[in-house]
Amino acid sequence: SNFYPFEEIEKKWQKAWEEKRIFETTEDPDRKKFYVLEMFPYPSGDPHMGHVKNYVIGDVIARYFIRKGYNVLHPMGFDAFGLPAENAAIQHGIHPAVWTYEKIDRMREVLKQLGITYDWRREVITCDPGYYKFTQWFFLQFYKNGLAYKKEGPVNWCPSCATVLANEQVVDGACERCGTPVERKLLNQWYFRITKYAEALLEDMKLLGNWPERVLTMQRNWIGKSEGANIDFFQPDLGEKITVFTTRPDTIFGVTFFVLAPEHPLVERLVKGTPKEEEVRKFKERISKKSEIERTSDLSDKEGLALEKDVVHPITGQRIPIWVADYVLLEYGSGAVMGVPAHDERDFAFAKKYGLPIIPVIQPPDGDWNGECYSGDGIMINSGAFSGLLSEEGKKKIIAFLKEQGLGDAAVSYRLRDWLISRQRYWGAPIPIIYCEQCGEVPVPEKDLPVLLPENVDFRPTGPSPLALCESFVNTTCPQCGGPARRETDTMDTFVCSSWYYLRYCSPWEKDRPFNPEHVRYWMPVDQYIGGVEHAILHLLYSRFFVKVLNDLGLVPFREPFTNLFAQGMVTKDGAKMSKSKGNTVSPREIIQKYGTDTVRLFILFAGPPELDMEWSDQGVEGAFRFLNRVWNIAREIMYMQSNQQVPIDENWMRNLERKVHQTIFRVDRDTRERFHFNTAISAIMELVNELSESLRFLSEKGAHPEEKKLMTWALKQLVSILNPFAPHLSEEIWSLLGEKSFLSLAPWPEYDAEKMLTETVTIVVQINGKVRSKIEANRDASKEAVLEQALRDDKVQNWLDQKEIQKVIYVPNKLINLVVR
Ligand code: ANZ
Ligand code: ZN
Repeated sequence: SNFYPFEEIEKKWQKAWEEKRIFETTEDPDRKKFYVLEMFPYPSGDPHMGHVKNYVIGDVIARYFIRKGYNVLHPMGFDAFGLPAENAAIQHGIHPAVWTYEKIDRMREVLKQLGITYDWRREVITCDPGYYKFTQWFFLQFYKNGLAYKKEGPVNWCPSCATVLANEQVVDGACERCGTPVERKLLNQWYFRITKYAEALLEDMKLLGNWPERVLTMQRNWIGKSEGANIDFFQPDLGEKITVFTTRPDTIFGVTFFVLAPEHPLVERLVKGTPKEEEVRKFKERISKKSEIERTSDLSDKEGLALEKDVVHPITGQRIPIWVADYVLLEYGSGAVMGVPAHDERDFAFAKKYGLPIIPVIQPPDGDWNGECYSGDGIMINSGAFSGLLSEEGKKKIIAFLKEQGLGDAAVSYRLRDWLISRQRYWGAPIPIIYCEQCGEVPVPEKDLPVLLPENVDFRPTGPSPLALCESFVNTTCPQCGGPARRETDTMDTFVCSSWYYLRYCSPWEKDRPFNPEHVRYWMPVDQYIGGVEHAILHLLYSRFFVKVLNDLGLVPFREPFTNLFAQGMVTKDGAKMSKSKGNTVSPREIIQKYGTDTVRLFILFAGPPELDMEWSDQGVEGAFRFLNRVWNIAREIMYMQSNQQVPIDENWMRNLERKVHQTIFRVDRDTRERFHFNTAISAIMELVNELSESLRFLSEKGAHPEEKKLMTWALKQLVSILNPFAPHLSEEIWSLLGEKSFLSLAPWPEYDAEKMLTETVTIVVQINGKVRSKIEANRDASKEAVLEQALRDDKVQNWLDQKEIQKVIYVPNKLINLVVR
């Protein structure tokens, strides 16, 4: 056939790059570094098109920066712990380690076929003991600094995965992985104290470079900072005050009831020995099964129970009845709420249901209270001495007043909770803690790391971790007293493993420390991180948290891991996300076999701006393939072109082609570097290919002078040079066929000459009433209107015209414009 021999070409160059180790990088303080990183994959076998899109985007950036002279770090690895391996093990009786490493091998094979500039020596695999040893080491550093702790509390439990989940892994009340509705359970679990960093995670956003606004917004919402006040309500029976958190102290005169979270510790004390005790116990039991979403959603029905006890209003001294209700959560604010039904939707629904009074205390600025809940700001009414104030000022005045009385103060609340990191599953890094009868909770000494996963374990999920059933693992001796002790049997959330892998790439060879600080100082932070927007909260927030902790512990000299973040869109087919479950996947392996890697790369990059979703289309792939064949054929025609000294040179054509080349370099450079709009960069290259094709036709009719052939060859060379980041193999091949001895992948990126980009200009004489008054430079063959407009902008012409009216314009193209004025 007459298709270009892509298979041969791609194999040849991949081998050459590998043999000459051209993408292996080392620290070099004399060169500017650039760290480009794509989120590493979970090894599920063959990569899918979404992966390919991710890595190809990263590769274009890496290749561009390499050729711009940067010392580029571009590594790859595998996020290899996790449930799928364990589930496969249960189903097929294969050990998770065997399953995982098989998948990694398959995945690596395809990644290598993509011709990406990875330095494979730096590969990191998180389930390798040489890696998770340090995941455990970090756990110990967190532990020693009070940032890892164990507590009993309500947790999200996925009955299908038989493990707890972090809040971040619960999506609309269901397990992020399997979609099973999440249950609430009271369990003793390990947490990382991310709440200590809530403010820093918000504040340090200003240190970030270019991050998508939507990702920052999602993080801000997740952290959920609210400013308001803590206000104390006195409870006479207990003789104690109960604190509420409110964002609306300006509504305090509208409080008609008071709500405690059912789990609030004071509830039991309030009803002890009263007829309510049993009712409350049953109520709590029923509520404990509801998820947080169910409890707090504006739409769901609210359930409550009156305790037949009161609190005293801190300003009016009125008695206010105490309730418990499902919509108040123990973990937020102080676990207690002042009910203001006129101005809070949930309080309103609750008051309606239970017939509680509704008193308006905020009048909408544009009218009267209409009997419905009004939750906006407005003018305070029915509020004693505070009536007439606007909400904004009222809030401040109420806080000041309460503070003076010792009844409250300004306060901030965050929605963010501590990160639950323990999992009751096998395939993860064991938490390095030992429980001793004598000494209690004892951290495993650093010298004893890693705490290795035992190999012979029954993986079937039963509730407790499978490790708990492995006696040889569980039974150990106490590192402090040498007495009998038991190991912690929970493993860590895999998001712990992925919170520091980007540091490991800097010096993956280190045996005794997680990284070499010098190397980390050289390479970090990551200059360009690329991944899916689905990681906006989990992975990105956790990694940011990790680096802040390490910075506070003096382990790294920076506060943020990823300076710039690019969130790519999905690959869809027939309008839906490609996924195995929808059966609409396209196998990268097959497409590569059929058309070659360069075609796959080009198609993905040309399909649209990479931040948007792209639709997979077979015609699109064919189109990319045809284009590369066209480049190949044109290249050969230019190389075999005949020339003849006798033929006259067409200067005009030469200037035009030269200009087009410089313009193309400019456009590709700008679109690649500034906006990652590879699709428009590729369009520019396609235009240049058209130009070369027309030139070939033109020269074959006219005959080519050797100078003209030389120019065509130069243009071709520039073309493949800028095509290289997108289609690295084909461009490398043509480059070498043009006689170049060194790798195009390492050649300096071509410079454009701005002067030569200019369209050709001519000098036009401007006359006013027949007298020469000025001269202007205009594009050759510009229209009369364009020249007139330019002439009128000229200072001298303006002076001469001086408000006079133009009667007539005479234009001699490319020579003269005469304005007749009166
Ligand atoms: C009285 C009030 C009047 C409120 C009003 C709102 C409007 P955000 O913005 O999400 O921070 N609240 C406080 N603690 C709670 C808890 N543990 N569980 C459920 N709700 C709780 O919401 C803060 C508001 O949520 C607080 O302000 C409180 O209701 C409620 F016109 O207090 B507000
Ligand atoms: Zn001990």
